[in-house]
Amino acid sequence: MALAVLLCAALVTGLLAFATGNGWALWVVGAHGVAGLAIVLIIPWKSTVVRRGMGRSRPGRGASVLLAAMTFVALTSGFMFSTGLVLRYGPLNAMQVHVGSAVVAIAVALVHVWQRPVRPRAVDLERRNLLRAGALAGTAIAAYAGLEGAMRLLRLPGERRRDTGSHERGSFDPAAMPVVSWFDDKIPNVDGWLLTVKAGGGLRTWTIAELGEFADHVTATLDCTSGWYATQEWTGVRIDRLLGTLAGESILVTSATGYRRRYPIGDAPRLLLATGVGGNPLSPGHGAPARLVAPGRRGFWWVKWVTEISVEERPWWVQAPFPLT
Ligand SMILES: Nc1nc2c(c(=O)[nH]1)N[C@H]1C(S)=C(S)[C@@H](COP(=O)(O)O)O[C@H]1N2
Ligand SMILES: [Mo]
Repeated sequence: MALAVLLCAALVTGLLAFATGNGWALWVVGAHGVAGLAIVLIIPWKSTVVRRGMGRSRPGRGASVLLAAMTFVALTSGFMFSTGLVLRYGPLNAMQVHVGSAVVAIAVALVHVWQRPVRPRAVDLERRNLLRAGALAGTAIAAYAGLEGAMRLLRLPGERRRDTGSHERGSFDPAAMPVVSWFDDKIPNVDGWLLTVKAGGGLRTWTIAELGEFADHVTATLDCTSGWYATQEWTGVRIDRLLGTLAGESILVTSATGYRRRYPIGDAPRLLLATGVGGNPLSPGHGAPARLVAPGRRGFWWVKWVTEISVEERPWWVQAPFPLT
């Protein structure tokens, strides 16, 4: 029962960690780490149950073994990522292995709980068990703090990770910054590129040269959920200048590839449509001729190869929490 609760806690905090750019990141990511360590701490108790179960042959053993294996992979890849000890596994990065194994583990856990049901009982909430849960949480928090301290003592790369858990890659050196897609977007052909802006019932198009007349700039950190971040000096034009009117609920920003995200209208002054980075024009991989810079938001909000910006009546939260393509 405790494992089921902890698995849910790990899932929820993991999803939240992907959605959080700043502010709460330290607490959300910390809670995720504590949930993982609590799972490790109850392995001795679970292994007694496992040993008993393995003696009998029952259906569902395959699922049990797969669940154990995937949990092991998710825990170790998470630990290796946090400490910065292993950030790649052949063609995959640490976060792909971590999230991939966790998704399989969650799916198999549902099968496992269905095959080996444990009914919640009133005694689960008795004083003794609540004290045990508290002791487990306290020990896991202490273990997390201990690991942070050990990372500092041993000078592991993890000591320098950001609140989101991301490791630094290529700050103030755009050429060294990774080129990343959320899923499978490829660099599109942007010959004859024009930006279409729809706001207040009007429509206007902008050429690259016209956008180049603006000189807004911001120093902002791109923090990709795949586990790296880079701070750069971005130049371009503030979205509120392009829109003119802010009469509407949300701003929809669309890429030449069809990739799109929707933002609250109040974000307009903070959103920059960047045409340059580090004093140079954007490279094709980083979104040329224009890409969004969304300070404080995770990388998947930083739409590249932007072709259209429109103000709409639909609230910003009417969209999937994470891009679907
Ligand atoms: N059109 C488009 N924009 C996109 C993406 C994408 O797949 N398609 N990926 C996003 C993600 S997940 C990240 S982390 C950043 C990466 O930007 P970079 O390649 O300049 O480092 O772009 C974002 N913008
Ligand atoms: Mo990303």
